[in-house]
Amino acid sequence: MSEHNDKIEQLATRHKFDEPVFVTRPTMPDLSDYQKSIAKIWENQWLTNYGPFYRQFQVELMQYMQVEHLTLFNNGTNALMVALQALRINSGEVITTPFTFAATSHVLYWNNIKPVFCDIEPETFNIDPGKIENLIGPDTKAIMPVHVYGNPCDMKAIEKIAQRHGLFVIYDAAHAFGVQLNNRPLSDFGDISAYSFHATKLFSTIEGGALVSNSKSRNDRVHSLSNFGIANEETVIGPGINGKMNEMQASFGLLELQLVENEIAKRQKIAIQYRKFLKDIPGVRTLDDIPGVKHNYAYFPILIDAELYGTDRDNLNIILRKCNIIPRKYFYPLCSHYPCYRSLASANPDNLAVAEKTASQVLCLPMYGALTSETVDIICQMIKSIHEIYVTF
Ligand code: T4K
Repeated sequence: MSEHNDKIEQLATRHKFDEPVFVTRPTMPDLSDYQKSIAKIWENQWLTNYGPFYRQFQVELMQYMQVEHLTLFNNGTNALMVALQALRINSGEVITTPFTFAATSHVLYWNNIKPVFCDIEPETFNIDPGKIENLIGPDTKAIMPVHVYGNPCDMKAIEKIAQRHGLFVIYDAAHAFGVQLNNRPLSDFGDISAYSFHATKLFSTIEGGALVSNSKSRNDRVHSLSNFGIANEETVIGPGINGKMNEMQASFGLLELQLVENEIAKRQKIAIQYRKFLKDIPGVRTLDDIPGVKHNYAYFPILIDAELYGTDRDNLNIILRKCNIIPRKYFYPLCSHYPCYRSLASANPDNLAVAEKTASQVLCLPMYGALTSETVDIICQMIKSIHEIYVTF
């Protein structure tokens, strides 16, 4: 045991990065370009409430995303909140995944809806359509899947179930910006898709998000609900919220849009480099690209099988951090483990076996365009060396 520790300490000292290598870094537009945008905002003194940058960003984003109806939000969580209100889902149950960020379950709770947790598929870590129907009851209103790490859910299967039972489908597409299936955006499926443009996302507006739907009337309702339900100066259509994206965010987004394809291309190279190196290390599993999908490489998750690798995910995480490499356990703990949800019948770990196992094994490695191939190489070497130390001693 102490031999392990000595070896690990030596390794950590040898390879410690001077600066932390975070799980992600935002893509930053050129500062002088952003200063020019800010100067315009100062000039016209229009700060929020659908100013010129909002409108231009909305148009350019719709072109990029190949969608016809889109409302911008100040963050992805408010977008999800409004998606539920737009569909008038404010009671009953919604079937969702526990393998996601807190926001997915919390927006249900805030809308007075009981989350019903469904297990995930072992290949994609997305909700398992084969396990949804068992969870449908008289109070079920909708299904809220997440395209986890940007990998598309089995949308055809989910659509069939929703149609059979008359349920809405709201996709949490927070990770899926720029992802396409057979050259079409994922938002072609479901009733509404919610995107996040948070600083930690592939594409950012500092904080921000968007709702995409395929219907003009639904988008009109979403738009009003994002502005307190105000339809015009004398009409309030419903209990809306302040979800509007401001001009600083929108102008940032316009500049980001020019960078996003290049960012995806850089990340793709990094994903290829990681996969090539890691595939030969016993106990380390990576995800492959899916045929027909244009991926965005938003995250780079690996799964650690402790028996084969020699030590477990938590120990690997600790050792990498000694070297100033800061991976993240997205998504551990499962939402079903949070104190506010764990007493729900659907939170029973016995029914969420794949999600439980995945959450105990997953580690998201650093992934962002500015990551150098040398850094990726060192991270991979570290993961290999740690395995070797544990299987040798
Ligand atoms: N649905 C899903 C499936 C989601 O994943 C999310 C958000 C949402 C809904 C809600 O969307 P938003 O309302 O957030 O738009 C982060 C993000 O805050 C969150 O947006 C994201 N998911 C989640 C997966 O990750 P944390 O708590 O892990 O972030 P934090 O602050 O620890 O940042 C991670 C790393 O990123 C840092 O170690 C360094 C780097 N970083 C972070 C920030 C904020 C930077 O380099 N610069 C920065 O400005 O939640």
